[in-house]
Amino acid sequence: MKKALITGITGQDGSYLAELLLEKGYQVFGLVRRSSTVTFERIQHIQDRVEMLSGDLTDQNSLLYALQQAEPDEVYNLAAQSFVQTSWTQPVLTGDVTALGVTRMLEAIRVYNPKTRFYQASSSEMFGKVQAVPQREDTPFYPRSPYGVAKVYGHWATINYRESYGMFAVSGILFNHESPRRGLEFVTRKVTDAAARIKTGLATELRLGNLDAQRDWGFAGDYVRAMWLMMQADEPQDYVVATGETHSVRELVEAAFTYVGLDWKDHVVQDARFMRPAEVDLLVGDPTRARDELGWKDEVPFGRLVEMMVDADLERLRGAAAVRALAER
Ligand code: NAP
Ligand code: F7E
Repeated sequence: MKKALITGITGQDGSYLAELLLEKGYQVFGLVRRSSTVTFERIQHIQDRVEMLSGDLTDQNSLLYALQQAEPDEVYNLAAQSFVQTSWTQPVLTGDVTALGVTRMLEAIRVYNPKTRFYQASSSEMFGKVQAVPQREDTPFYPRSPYGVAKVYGHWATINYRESYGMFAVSGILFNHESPRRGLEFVTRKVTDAAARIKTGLATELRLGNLDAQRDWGFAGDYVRAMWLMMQADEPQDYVVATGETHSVRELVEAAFTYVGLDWKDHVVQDARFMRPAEVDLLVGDPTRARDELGWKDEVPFGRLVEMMVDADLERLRGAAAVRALAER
């Protein structure tokens, strides 16, 4: 039985990846950091099948202990301070976790067992002010946020350990991927949650920043398959994972509100608080290498993704309302 250690298992991608690896018969370990409240909401349904190990990407020894306990064949490094906006207010923490955290994990692997395979969660945010359209594996990086800068560091650290020590270390350059488990602060989930709230009478307006930004949005469940495929390849190689389609935030809002029978213009208010000091205007990836070499393809188109997320938010809010009504009886 293969063993995998996932950092960031309590996050969106960690939860989908853990499900996938369990389905494939892996023994799954998750690195979790100490917190005063429970952070297991996304993995509640598989919690009894996953072994949690205490650790933090800012604590070198905790990573080494986790490797000693799990003895993994594969390590998926998904943990990060992953919210771009927060990276401007916490740039040093973002660098510590999202950049240096990668080197800490690579060092722990090199010392403990350099034959362990390593996956790094790189990001399309590295392309930032894009130097080519669409973006491919060889497109030069031009990050536009402390988060993007930190991801470029982690990306090159991964390549450097591969070239310096012959380790099987790979980077997936993943474009935005979403799901009903996406954090509420990211724009897709913020929009689908708001559409559902307004539809059910719990809210009346939605405050957003830049409606012109364009993103290549896919489904997280599809993207974790690409991570696993990269780790099964004969040779370590970096891949762009994207749909090849781009949509503006305005199109996203329109799709979500139209789906619930509302006119978005009656509810959306632009708010300078959600504008960024430097914006990434347009992202669209070219996933040709992943398709040709890994046989990977996205399966959930943009419109279906938005509907899936709105449906899940409606169901959650209606469920909560029903529980409240019962309690008030
Ligand atoms: P997410 O939902 O924000 O999850 C982040 C995870 O990292 C959480 O489990 C969090 O734990 C953990 N974490 C944060 N700081 C940590 C620390 N110091 N030590 C240990 N764990 C820590 O992110 P996601 O959307 O699943 O993304 C997964 C990875 O892919 C991230 O590295 C992200 O930057 C990258 N990425 C994401 C996308 C995307 O569109 N989703 C695209 C490209 C790359 P808590 O639950 O305790 O907070
Ligand atoms: O913003 C615009 C915002 O926060 C998308 C992370 O997973 O993907 C994600 O980063 C766009 C930006 O994601 C609001 O200005 C407008 O142009 O959903 P987001 P992101 O910054 O693209 C990459 C690939 C990652 O690696 C990251 O970890 O939407 N936008 N109004 C807004 N964004 C937010 N969050 N909130 C707004 O009100």
